[in-house]
Amino acid sequence: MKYAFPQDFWWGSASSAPQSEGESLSFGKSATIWDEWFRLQPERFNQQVGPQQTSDFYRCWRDDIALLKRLNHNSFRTSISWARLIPQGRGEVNPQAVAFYNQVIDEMLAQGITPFINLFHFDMPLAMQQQGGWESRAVVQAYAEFADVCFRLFGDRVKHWFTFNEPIVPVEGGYLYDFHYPNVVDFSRAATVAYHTMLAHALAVRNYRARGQDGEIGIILNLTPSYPRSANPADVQAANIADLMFNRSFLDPALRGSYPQELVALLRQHDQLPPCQAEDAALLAQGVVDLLGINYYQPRRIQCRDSLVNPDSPFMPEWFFSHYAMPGRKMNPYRGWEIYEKGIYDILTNLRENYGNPRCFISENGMGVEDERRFEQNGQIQDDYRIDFIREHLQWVHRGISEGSRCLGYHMWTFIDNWSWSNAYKNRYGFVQLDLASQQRTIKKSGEWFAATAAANGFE
Ligand code: BGP
Repeated sequence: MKYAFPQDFWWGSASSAPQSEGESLSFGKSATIWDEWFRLQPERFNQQVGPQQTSDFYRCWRDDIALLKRLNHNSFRTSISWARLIPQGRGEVNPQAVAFYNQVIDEMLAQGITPFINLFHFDMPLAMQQQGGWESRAVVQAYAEFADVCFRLFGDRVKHWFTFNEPIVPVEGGYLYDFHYPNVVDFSRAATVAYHTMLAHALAVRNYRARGQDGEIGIILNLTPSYPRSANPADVQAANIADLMFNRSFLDPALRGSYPQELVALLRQHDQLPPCQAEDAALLAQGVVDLLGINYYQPRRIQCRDSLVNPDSPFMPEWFFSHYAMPGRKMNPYRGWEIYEKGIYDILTNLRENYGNPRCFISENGMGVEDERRFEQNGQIQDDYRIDFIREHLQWVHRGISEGSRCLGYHMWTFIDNWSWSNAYKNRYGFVQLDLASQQRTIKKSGEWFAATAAANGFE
């Protein structure tokens, strides 16, 4: 076989509690920031579809796990909803949630599917947001308690934990670019949120290790390789700053246990360093992960700014660079994201060459497409574009592995078409098509292709 993958390679897909469970205000679950934002501004959500309308994993978990099995998944990632497990964010545990997650984990194991469990997927409980969200040190502590409850309740069976999915996204969305609640635009608040998130991560890692459970703990980062427009030093420096701000601000603490000095110096120079306490550095040093999840969708194309910054304008990352569209680039027009398959290989190479070749896996990669019904023939969506997308990314992953990268698996985003952050059901990503009204599931052509690839552990 031309593209054979290592033995025990993780083949699967990823999802999250808020995007799949439904029942977002029932069975003891309290509101998250998404329920609240939908209540306040439903017009922000595509066709006014909010987080209550999903593929209803809360009820359909048994059938859905059977479908995962049918797609030859040997592993699957989802998340535990903090607002479902501990509705007030702190304190009392919801027994209905415990029963639900126990059933899900047990059924996955019974079907031979290894559960990968993530603890935070953009879904801050509203009760915690009302106390300041990630701007508050008390919330950092509350998150660590929630993580500990999860380790205690489920850690006998879950062996692959993740503290956060894409922790930079709530920073960008909620505090810089206005696409998540609480939709403020303020760099210094954003920096505090980012910093506290990594403190929360490190606390959870430290506490997990203190339990001595037999398993591993990691984090899932969306890495966006930052390519300069030219070899001109100004473009290279601009790309370097974008890399520091959007990748290394999380990657370095996760893999090295500390922030890049260059980033610290830059923020200090502009008086944007978040408030630190004396004991933080030692805590961050304990947050180095056992396993890194890599979400890869698109690269970042960077050039130097062509105009001077107005020093009276609010401080923003864009003080240091501009984006540009690479001529001839391949695009996913529905999501507006560039498709650049080699980026996934460049990430693996960077990790190997500059970060000591950590154990890692591709935890998300995927292609959201609008109005997929157009591609239906004889009752099945013929999503050859998605098969090509996966195959071309996997070829680069394969090359990275053959050069020595310790990439242990590939999880696709996502299993069943799911609800997405304000886009709702506009872009479909699933191996399985969802009819939202009837809740009917139909495997797409890509799902069949993936099942065959997983069974063969590779492809020609
Ligand atoms: C990632 C998130 C997922 C998922 C995916 C697709 O950033 O981890 O939750 O939603 O992107 O993005 P979107 O749904 O915004 O198109």
